[in-house]
Amino acid sequence: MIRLHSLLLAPALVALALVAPACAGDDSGGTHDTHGTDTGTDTGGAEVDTYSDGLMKTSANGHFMIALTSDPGPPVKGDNTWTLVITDHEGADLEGGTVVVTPWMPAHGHGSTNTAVVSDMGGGAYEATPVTLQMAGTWDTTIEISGNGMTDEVHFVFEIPEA
Ligand SMILES: [Cu+2]
Repeated sequence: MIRLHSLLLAPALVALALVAPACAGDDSGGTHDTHGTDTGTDTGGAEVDTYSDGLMKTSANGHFMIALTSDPGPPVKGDNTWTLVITDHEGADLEGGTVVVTPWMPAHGHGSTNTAVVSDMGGGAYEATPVTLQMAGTWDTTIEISGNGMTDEVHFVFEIPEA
């Protein structure tokens, strides 16, 4: 009886082993179904933002206003460049701030395959590149901002279409 069981289970185990390496950074643009029925659209409770150039949000504790523009347009699967124009609660440009951009995919519990480098462009503008969203689905990107003696964060949540 045990032997019969092993024979029956063996093909199932092989199949599992083949599907197991899910969620490795797939930038190939090819078919990508290693998540099975998980479409990656779980937001982890966050509300999805509707992108437009200069999309404006207030940070969690109200210290900063952030206007986001993504190049080449609405955030795409793969590499994006984000320009963040940040003002403080009095409307002054945030000069010399520190900005950290961290993409996260809540449905799969993983981040980006790249680290976005943030450059201070002056006048309250910060350029983050590459903002790599390597899979289709929902991405919740945390932007931590420090400056003018304050620290705060804002989330931008986008639904990334299959290329
Ligand atoms: Cu994923």
